[in-house]
Amino acid sequence: MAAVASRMPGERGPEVGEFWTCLTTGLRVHRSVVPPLMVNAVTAVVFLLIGGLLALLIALTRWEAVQLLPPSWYYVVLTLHSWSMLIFWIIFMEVAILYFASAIVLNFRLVTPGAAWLAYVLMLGGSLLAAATVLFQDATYDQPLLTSYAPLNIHPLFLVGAIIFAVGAFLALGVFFATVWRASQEGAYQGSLPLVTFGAAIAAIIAVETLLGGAIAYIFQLLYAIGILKTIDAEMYRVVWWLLGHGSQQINLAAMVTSWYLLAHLTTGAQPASEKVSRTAFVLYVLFINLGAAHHHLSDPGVTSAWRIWNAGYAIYGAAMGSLIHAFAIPAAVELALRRQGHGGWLGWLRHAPWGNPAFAALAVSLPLFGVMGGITGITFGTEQLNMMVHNTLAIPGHFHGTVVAGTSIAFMGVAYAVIRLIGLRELISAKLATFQTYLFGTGMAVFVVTMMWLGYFFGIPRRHPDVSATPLATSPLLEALMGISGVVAVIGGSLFVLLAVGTLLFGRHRERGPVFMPTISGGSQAGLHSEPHDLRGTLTLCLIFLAVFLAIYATHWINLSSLWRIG
Ligand code: HEM
Ligand SMILES: [Cu+2]
Repeated sequence: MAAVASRMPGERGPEVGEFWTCLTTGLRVHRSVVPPLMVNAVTAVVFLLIGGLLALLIALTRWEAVQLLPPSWYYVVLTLHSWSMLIFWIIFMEVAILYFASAIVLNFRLVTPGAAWLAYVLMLGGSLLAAATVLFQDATYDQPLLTSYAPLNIHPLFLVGAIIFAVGAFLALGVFFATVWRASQEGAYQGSLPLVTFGAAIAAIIAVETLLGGAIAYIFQLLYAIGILKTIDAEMYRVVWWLLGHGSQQINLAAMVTSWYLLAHLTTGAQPASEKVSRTAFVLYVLFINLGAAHHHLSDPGVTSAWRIWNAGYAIYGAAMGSLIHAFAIPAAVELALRRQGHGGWLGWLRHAPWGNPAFAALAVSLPLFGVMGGITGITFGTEQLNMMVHNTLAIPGHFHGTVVAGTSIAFMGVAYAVIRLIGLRELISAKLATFQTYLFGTGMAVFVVTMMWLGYFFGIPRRHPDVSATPLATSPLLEALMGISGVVAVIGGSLFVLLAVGTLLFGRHRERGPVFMPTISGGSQAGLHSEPHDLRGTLTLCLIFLAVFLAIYATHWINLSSLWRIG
């Protein structure tokens, strides 16, 4: 097995009685892993629900015909939405994924479960303190939107909450690294780390850098907020803050790609055509992705153009290369697996993919949506000159709902469905509804993202604004209505996920620990895989279409820019 460790169940281990075996995957699950993993995942889902309900309120405010919230509430709700979603939903889920990728994939126990609980308590306490402060603080304080730049007047208790949360997340990283380390010491796996653990480790390494950057930024800001520091260099603060802001998106990226490999493996038995190539692509992230933080300063006068263009324009392509490799490697692995099961034809294998399996649906929705809507626009909007057309418009939240919602959040929903079945040992109350939910949420999000980008790009509608009707901007009531309606559809799709996930944990039929989930899990050895030439016509075709779309979008942006900004 390539994606997960290949030890036979029950082969060795210090406390065999403490394990149970998942007969579906052959993975041994140690009792110590299950409670912290599930509690982190459930907490994540609760924050997703809260964030989703708040999303409904702001989507209905941005739709001018409805304009639900007054400005003061709009900013409170926007702040709570972004922290609940991008920080709490995503990071609690990532902690669960780290525990899965270490203890479970390595057939090992979670070392120091006490530290895992302490991490959880700190993260939960920190997040509740931060959220409560935002909700109840005096109106003289500014809202810490997800750019709480100094010298904004941010409430010290919010900063304390954010720092406590970060300490907890740091501790969870420690539990992950300690588990992987002990597993290697005790010979739980032979040779290299399994790819899923490797990808998670890459995410965790980026997370260490990210949290250190965040700690510096927020500790300085706290000292400033309580009056110990009298001044703070605003530009320097922005540069350091984005180590956190950008870095955390790259954790999300690495964790999402890892989830894709996991989902592909769990649902089709896929194994990467070349593990070496996939691992190299992950290493490119570690080497280059931090530099991409510069794309958040493309309109900042405080850093030089040379610095911005080098970091955001050249160096970042090292990381983009990594993503392009994964974009080929994952569909290729699925194509190979399905062909080996006898499904041939140019794209015929695709027809026989398990579209009705919610975990596969999550992969099939999130990978292309992320690539097209988040990835292409990320490169395009991250180009110094092109950025001028979209800076601070609705196109920017359009871009990142393409990455962290259509991409990461849907991938994590798929992981949640798989974990509920494999680790929670419950049968989904309705796999059909779960699959439907995935496509519904994906469709809603896709329309939502496109309309947001359209309003930002062609109409210049600003982001973070409760009422653009007060400005002389031309807008499009039709596009706004589409954005509002698709936002509502997405919230319904997302709520359905919460309902199904929590409902299954409470009322789902107990699952036999038997082989129900996957057609082929064990695959062959890597050597066997390479005995004949790979037939990857389908993936190649899909990737060429993707590159053509990429080229078209990139080129049209330059053409538009040249018509706006005539030179000579
Ligand atoms: C049903 C799903 C969702 C809908 C309808 C939705 C809608 C929105 C809307 C309308 C805005 C305000 C844009 C503006 O006025 O500038 C926004 C902002 C934002 N959303 Fe979402 N969202 C959803 C899910 C998510 C998820 C899952 C995440 C993260 C994982 C997320 C992260 C954010 C962030 C970071 C902001 C920006 C806040 C800021 O400007 O500081 N959203 N969302
Ligand atoms: Cu970034």
